[in-house]
Amino acid sequence: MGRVHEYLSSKVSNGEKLHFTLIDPDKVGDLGKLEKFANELAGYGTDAFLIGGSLGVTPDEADEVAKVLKKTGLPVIVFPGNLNCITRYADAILYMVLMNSLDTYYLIEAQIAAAPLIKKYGLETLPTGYVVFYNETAVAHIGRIYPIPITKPEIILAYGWAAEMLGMKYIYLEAGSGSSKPVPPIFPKLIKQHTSLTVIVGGGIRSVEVARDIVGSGADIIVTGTIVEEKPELLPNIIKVIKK
Ligand code: 1GP
Repeated sequence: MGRVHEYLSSKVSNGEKLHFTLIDPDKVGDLGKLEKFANELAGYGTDAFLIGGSLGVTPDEADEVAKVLKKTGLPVIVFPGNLNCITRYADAILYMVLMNSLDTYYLIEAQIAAAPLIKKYGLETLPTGYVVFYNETAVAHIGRIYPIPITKPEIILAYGWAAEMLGMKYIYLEAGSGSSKPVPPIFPKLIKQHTSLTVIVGGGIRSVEVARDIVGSGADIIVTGTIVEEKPELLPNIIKVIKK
């Protein structure tokens, strides 16, 4: 595996908890402000930047945002809503299978279409099983999600084991950007207990208390996105509670 995987896995295997900041290039107005804010986030201790969005990201926007974020020295990882998010200026890409999609595009076609671009750009791939909860967000709609029953958390183990058997190293449990509720902590807890996957959790994490619950569940990496746009002043404390 490559440099970014080494960086992440050495931290995770040391028992560190990580925070990723998600930047949606479609929502970045001023690149100068982004640069200042990205440096502040690096100072607070965020571990990497994700770039992506479900809709409206132009390849130019993805390039420009990646170039700015790279200046922090932290890894910049594409978190692709689709092929338009793939930028050569990133370090790596979450090479994802949307495991609970009903659409063959998100199960295998997008990965095939992306592979030649990823080769050409020399991006490191982080093989990731992506599981989307609930039905209310853009990713759930666009990704044609078959919902995970919240009252049957043990079902997630079938996804975790399948991801492991397919050779994936990461699983991303996603409530969807802007979700009114996060993924229930029992889901990352079960995956952590019964697989060796690195567990990423994101969506709807907008308070210190929720971040604490998710990190307490055993999640390795917590992603926050919406809060960057809506209440950035909360980020230092959220990062602090994750990294404590
Ligand atoms: C979305 O998990 C990320 O893909 C972050 O979600 O925007 O709700 O923080 P939020």
